Amino acid sequence: MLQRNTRSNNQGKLMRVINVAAAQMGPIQKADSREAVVKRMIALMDQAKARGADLIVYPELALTTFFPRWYMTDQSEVDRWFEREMPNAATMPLFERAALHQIAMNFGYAELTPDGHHFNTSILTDKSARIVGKYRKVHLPGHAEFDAERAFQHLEKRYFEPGDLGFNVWRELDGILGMAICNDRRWPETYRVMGLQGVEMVMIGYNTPSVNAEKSEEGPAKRLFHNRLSVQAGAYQNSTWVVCVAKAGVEDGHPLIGGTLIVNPDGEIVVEAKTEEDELLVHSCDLDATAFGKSTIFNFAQHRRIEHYGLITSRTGAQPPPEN
Ligand code: ING
Repeated sequence: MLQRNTRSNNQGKLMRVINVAAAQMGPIQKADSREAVVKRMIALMDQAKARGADLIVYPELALTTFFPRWYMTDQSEVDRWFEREMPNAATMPLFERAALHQIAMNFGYAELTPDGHHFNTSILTDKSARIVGKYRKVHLPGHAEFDAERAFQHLEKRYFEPGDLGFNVWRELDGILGMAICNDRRWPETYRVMGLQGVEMVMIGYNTPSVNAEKSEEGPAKRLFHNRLSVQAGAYQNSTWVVCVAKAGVEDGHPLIGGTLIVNPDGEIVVEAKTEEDELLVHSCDLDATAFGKSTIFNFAQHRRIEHYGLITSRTGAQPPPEN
């Protein structure tokens, strides 16, 4: 049995440990119901409870297939993939189980707001299944119109608006927790904005196609390399834990990589998934392990020179110097 959330070490000092369950999910087919998916999520949560988890992290768009791969023109067909409220009838059993188990959770879903906005969203609940944090995906990859050049479509820019909440952190489970979603993990700005708020654990869900739609020779091995590279860099450069969880496997003929992993504040992978199915990884994350990096090599207050960083927020696209 893993230690509870906080424990005292041999000097009697309270240590802050979050027992995290990374709940990788296998494929969700277009025809799979929300109810069937929630049953799988609850089974993973029961496993997490049995292994002493305080927090369970699920993938991006955890309730449905990765529908942005499908070109749709009828908005009512698109909206069928979205949740109008959370929790709702389909997800209430998951919230009830979380409250019973006293497990905090993070999962992603497609959010349709009462005033008609569409976001790729992720939420954090406390151990009583109360929603304490919400994040809306900022970096939307892909395109908005049908692209015949691509082996398959990736229409996140068609179906979602860019997130409007920014990158925030929340004090929860005795730590400072942040959220991001999928493509966000490839952008250093994502981690740094949370790093500048003292983040100690970033929770990220992803659905990543196994092959590059525009470069067929870029297959799963390269995709998994980029997954590790992005997350290890983000963790190390901000001295934070990163829990990164895949929806994996073949969805209606379209393969997604697995590679769910937990990375420590030194940038080391401490656990990594082996399958492309529902798979639970559990690790005791000592939040105090973030302190050394934050107080030495990545002591931002001591070492950063923001007077030289202006282009990062004043310039969107690259502008090379004029030809000689
Ligand atoms: N998926 C992919 C991701 O960022 C992608 C899209 C893959 C973009 C590889 C660029 C390179 O992992 C989502 N859902 O963002």
